[in-house]
Amino acid sequence: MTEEIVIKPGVFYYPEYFSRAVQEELRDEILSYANELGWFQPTLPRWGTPFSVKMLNYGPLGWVSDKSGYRYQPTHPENGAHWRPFPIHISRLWSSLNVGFDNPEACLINYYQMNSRMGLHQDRDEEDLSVPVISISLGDTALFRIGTTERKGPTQSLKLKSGDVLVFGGPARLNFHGIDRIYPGTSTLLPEGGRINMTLRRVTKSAA
Ligand code: MD6
Ligand code: FE
Repeated sequence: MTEEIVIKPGVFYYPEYFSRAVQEELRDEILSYANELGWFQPTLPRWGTPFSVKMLNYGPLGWVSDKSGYRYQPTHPENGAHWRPFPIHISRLWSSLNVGFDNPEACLINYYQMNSRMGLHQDRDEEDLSVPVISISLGDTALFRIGTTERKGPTQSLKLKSGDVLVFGGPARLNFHGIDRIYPGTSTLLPEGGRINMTLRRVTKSAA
């Protein structure tokens, strides 16, 4: 069992949860997937400004964002292909961590290049906000910032490294968070550098 660090109530950090061998399997799966389907370019609702990250999803539902808004849907927004099922290490993670709710339905994959970032946001497009979101980091180290439920509340920062897992739920489920920067060259996992983050989510109500 890996070490568990409580960052704040509801936020649990598992440094280097995945071995290098498992990280490589996940990397190979994601890169072959991206090669087959292509990353999609999310844009901000209304304005259509592109995000600096590119995205894909695993599972029956995937998170997408375009001019008409944020939503979950079963298909790739640019080519209509159905999302691939969860890789085995991803479905196992949910049961191994004893999340205690019904199985996840979506796994959003964010791909960051050297200069990509993710502004402070809340994850609130899921019906059941009592279920935590689980995050997995691969590749270059990132500076993750967590605040409170107020956009201007105090924040704390955490460096997320390749193989790290973060459980984000409980009283922190609606806390603002984002990625301030990527540290280029800090990992050899991705052949072209950059970072991949996966977030596993329950989208519809959980019975349990
Ligand atoms: C990232 N993560 O690590 C962005 N959301 O690239 C998130 O936005 C996130 O790590 C909800 C729960 C955990 C997260
Ligand atoms: Fe988020």
